[in-house]
Amino acid sequence: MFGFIKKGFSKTADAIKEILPEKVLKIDKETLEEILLESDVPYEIVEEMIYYLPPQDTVKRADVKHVMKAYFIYKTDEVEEQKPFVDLVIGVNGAGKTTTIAKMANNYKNSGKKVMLGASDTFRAAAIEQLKRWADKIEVPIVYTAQDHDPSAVAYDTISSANAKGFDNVIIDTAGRLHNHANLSNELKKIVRICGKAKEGAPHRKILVLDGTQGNSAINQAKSFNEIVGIDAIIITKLDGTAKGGALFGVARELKLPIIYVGVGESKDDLIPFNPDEFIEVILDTIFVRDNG
Ligand SMILES: Nc1nc2c(ncn2[C@@H]2O[C@H](COP(=O)(O)OP(=O)(O)OP(=O)(O)O)[C@@H](O)[C@H]2O)c(=O)[nH]1
Ligand SMILES: [Mg+2]
Repeated sequence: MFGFIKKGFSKTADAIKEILPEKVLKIDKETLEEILLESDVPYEIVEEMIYYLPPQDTVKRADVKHVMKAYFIYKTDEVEEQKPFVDLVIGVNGAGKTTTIAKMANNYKNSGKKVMLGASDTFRAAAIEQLKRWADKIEVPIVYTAQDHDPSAVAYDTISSANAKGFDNVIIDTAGRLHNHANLSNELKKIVRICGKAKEGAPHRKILVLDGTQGNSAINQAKSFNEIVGIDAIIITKLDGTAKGGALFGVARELKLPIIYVGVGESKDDLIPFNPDEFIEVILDTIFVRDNG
């Protein structure tokens, strides 16, 4: 039933199996603690979960589910209807921005939307080429310039063009690294400002892409981007390649932002909507036999 999320959680599930080879009806708190820590659930959260469990030494599925649910209360991703709706995608280099943009564009397209891409990572020529290749592959238009051109101008042109042509969605790629942090921060701020000049209210969603293989250490990175531009939503990539699936609890709690998608592979179909309840069920399924409770 949870095939897709399971794909993203399979390494974490393997790690759990090392600790708990057989699924159980009830688990002792000590083993549960070990499992959670091994999955990269942050230490404070593990301690907190244990604290809020019933006082008995062993607990059942429903008990654990109850405490886990408290961490994903910020799940609403309310998006107002806007045409074009502009997503600005940011994150450190290598996090998976460009690939994620291709996957998002593919999803939009499959749901009947007209989507245009903007290659505002003008810092590296290869970055422009990479997004162009994806645009060709999934057959969506892209606006780009030569390397070193003003990324804000690319964003402006993309939005203006999409607006004039009646497109539904715009997704803008950005650089993950510039010569230094101050440059990156100024550039991102400028792109946000200029998007708003091309279309009132744009970018409508500033999405931060985080590399799931970094586990908890991505949280500080996220905070720093949040301070620069104010993030609206998170996408966690590479969940298929990590046993640190538990870090999602930390990300959700620390950032208080919705995790909208997770990346579970390198192909255009490997982006799935994140559903906290489903995610929790998958974790519970690796620990407990189903007891309908
Ligand atoms: N396994 C796996 N690999 C991924 C996923 N998302 C991205 N990748 C890979 O991660 C690498 C980096 O992805 P990019 O999309 O180029 O990352 P980026 O953030 O655009 O990087 P820069 O442009 O350098 O800032 C590529 O090899 C991707 O194929 C994912 O969900 N799973
Ligand atoms: Mg890129």
